[in-house]
Amino acid sequence: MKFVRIAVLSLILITSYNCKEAKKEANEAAEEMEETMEAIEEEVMVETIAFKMEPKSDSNVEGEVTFTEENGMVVMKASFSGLTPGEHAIHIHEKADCSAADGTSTGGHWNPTAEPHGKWGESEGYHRGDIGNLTADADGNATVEFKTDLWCIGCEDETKNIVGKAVIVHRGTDDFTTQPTGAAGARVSCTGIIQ
Ligand SMILES: [Cu+2]
Repeated sequence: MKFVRIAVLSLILITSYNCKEAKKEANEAAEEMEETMEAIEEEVMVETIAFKMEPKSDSNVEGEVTFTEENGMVVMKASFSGLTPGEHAIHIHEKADCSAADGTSTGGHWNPTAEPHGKWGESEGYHRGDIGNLTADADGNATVEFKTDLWCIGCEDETKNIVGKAVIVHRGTDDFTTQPTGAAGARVSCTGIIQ
């Protein structure tokens, strides 16, 4: 009897030890899986594309622009040099083609929702490319930061997809009323937005 009791006891001990080990292993595996999933998610959800802006229309306006998409929000950051001090229009135009010396190969404003030209966010309507005006300092330098959930980088929705379009900076100021351009004058800097 005593022998049987010891045997049963040791069986219980062995079983519970094995269970604990198995549980520990399962927990470790789950943790590892979670870490991998987080890494994958981060890779998929944050995308950055960067471009150099080239001078157009005999200007010296150079710059850099980046677009970063995270959780459905696109942030544009840009910096420019070689501008005249003051306000200059900056838009997204409809074609990623900066080949023309005056930048007109990029076409008109990107306007996938067929709205009138205007100030971003106004109820009267605005183009999805109507970023607005930037302000250059006395040295001709300017920075821009712009954020919207109405853009995406390479998604299926063509009312949001900025890939295949162009960034244009103009010599003049966007008056937000002249149709369909804002009367911003010559195009002084250009880049295609290519993924
Ligand atoms: Cu423009």
